[in-house]
Amino acid sequence: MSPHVPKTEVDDLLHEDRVFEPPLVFKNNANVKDHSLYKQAQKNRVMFWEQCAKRLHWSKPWSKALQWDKPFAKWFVGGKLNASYNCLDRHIKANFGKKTAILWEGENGDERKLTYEEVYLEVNKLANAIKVLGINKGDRVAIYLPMVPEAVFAMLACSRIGAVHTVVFGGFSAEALKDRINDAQAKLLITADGGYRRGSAVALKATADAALLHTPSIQDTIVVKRTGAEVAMKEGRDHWYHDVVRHVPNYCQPEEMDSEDLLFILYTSGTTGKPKGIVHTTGGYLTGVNSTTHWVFDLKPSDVFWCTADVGWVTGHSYIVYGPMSNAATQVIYEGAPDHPQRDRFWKIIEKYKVSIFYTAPTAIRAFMKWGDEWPAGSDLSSLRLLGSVGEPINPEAWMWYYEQIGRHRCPVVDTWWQTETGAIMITTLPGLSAMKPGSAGVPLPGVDAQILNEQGEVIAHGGGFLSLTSPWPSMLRGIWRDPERYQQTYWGKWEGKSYFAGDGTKRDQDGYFWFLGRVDDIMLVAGHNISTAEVESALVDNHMVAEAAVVGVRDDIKGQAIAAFVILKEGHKRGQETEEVLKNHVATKIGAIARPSRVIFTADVPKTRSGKIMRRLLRDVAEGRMLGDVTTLADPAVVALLKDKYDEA
Ligand code: 6R9
Repeated sequence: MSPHVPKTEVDDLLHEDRVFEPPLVFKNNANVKDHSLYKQAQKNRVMFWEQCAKRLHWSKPWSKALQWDKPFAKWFVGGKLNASYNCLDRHIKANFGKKTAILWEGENGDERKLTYEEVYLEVNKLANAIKVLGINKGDRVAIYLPMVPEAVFAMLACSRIGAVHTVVFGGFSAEALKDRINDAQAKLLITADGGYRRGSAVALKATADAALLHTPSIQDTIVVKRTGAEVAMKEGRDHWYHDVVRHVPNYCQPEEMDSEDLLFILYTSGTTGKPKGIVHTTGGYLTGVNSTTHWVFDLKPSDVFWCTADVGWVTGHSYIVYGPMSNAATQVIYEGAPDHPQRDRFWKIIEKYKVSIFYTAPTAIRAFMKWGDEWPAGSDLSSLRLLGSVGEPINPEAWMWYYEQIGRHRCPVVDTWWQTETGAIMITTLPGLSAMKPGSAGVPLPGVDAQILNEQGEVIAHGGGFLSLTSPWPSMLRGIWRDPERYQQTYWGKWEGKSYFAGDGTKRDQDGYFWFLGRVDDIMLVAGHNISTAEVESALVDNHMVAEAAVVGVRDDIKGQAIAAFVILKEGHKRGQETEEVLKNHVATKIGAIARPSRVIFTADVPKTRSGKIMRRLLRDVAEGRMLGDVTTLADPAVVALLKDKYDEA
């Protein structure tokens, strides 16, 4: 199935000929001001990445930049380095020890401010404590924590001693945690008594305990005291964090790691099927996240960076921990929900800490839109100078709102396309260089080769098809944990091993800009026409009444598939038949009669993964009246039950 859509549809929807140039002041001071990086990369891509790798500290230089036994890549072969050294020690050696690393705010108002020196001490102690528990280089450590500084310490402590971390999002169920621990065969779990979310304490340890009934590989746990809630501590297995770090030395020699030694395993959100343990190694990954942080976020020593992602997904790994910290950034980390105690919490945080770079997800932006302009309007957002978006295609409507209401027309918006598998940002505009088009992610970064291919693997210059990354890049996944076959099949099977299959449908315009249309398994086939769910959603959200929409194709005897739209209305708009008709007509006008939804279901929420991706598989299950499949990756399982009632009612 090819994700192409009749020309007029896409053009009408995506190109409103809105192009924004970066503001002049931004241009003049940007880390990347001209096209020289693109030119260098074009001339010699591998040599270009070698230059980037030199931004890191290597204890031994590599002998070969790239060894490419397709589809298995090795970067900076023979080179030695340590990730935690690159994020901490070298900054202290360069006199940045007193620089603020982390400005942490708990949901309940708790505050912690940590300098690089302080983080360094914490990481060294924890690294020693983990060693005492018998964790060695190559062992896997599962991390199941709320958004507290200890999550960062834990990741860096692992990388300091060469242990492989696998972070599991703190909101995941016991079953999801158990599956991941067992797949990774983790020996140690680092968790907490709890964390705060929307005003209540989430009982993390109790959930972990349920998982640990079925995880024979786990020998010990370390438990952070966050909420002070009463928890069961199993003698001999469970240790308090504050106890284990008490009697260990203040310094832990960083393990000299091979460039290709494992840094982490991260299980992908898995909108379908069993989660995949994506494997990343040390040198290439760090090179990718270090350079992209510098280019895309234009990070300067004086910046206050805030990425709202959780460390439990790749954005937190790359753009909270390894990218910003390897660049000695000062950053905000916030524990809780954006609407607690009020819907202006994020804006109050930006005002309070003078955040200058803000990176969030379209799903959050659409929620802010729904809550109304008055919330950001009541805060001083003048410290902001750059905005970013990640996680899914951002519809032009939300892009404009972000640009106007949050950036107040002063801040470039970088819409960054990448994946857990790519490790670092691949496609975006550079904030001081490239024109922005609302709804388009932009162009491949220097050193990244991206093409649109058709079913046969032929390059499509302009028009729709499948996104493919056509040359290896340093931060690419090295495989799926203990499943090389699935790696080959999933990412390299589509075009007989020739090219990386990203799984995204996309279209390229005359200027070479990429417009993402969603996952290719999100393409509907309605009466023989390919229609992307993202387009219909974008058309719906384009209507002033709609806050968010999730669209799926459901079986239809006549059309093959019919379109069912789950719609969340903005506050103050009435559900009902009249609204339903207006919305159906709106889509028909925007895209064409073929895309007219056959059903509109009004709902308060839609099921999403933790990273904000709509779980269409579940919506299809609901819409087609099937038993619900695996819900372990769901952000809020209750949503599905609610939805089901609504659907049956409609
Ligand atoms: C970083 C992250 C990857 C999938 C990816 C694509 C979607 C992410 C996007 C985007 C359009 C963007 N995606 N960013 N689509 N524009 N700026 O999200 O990783 O959780 O692995 O998801 O997310 O579909 O293939 P991950």
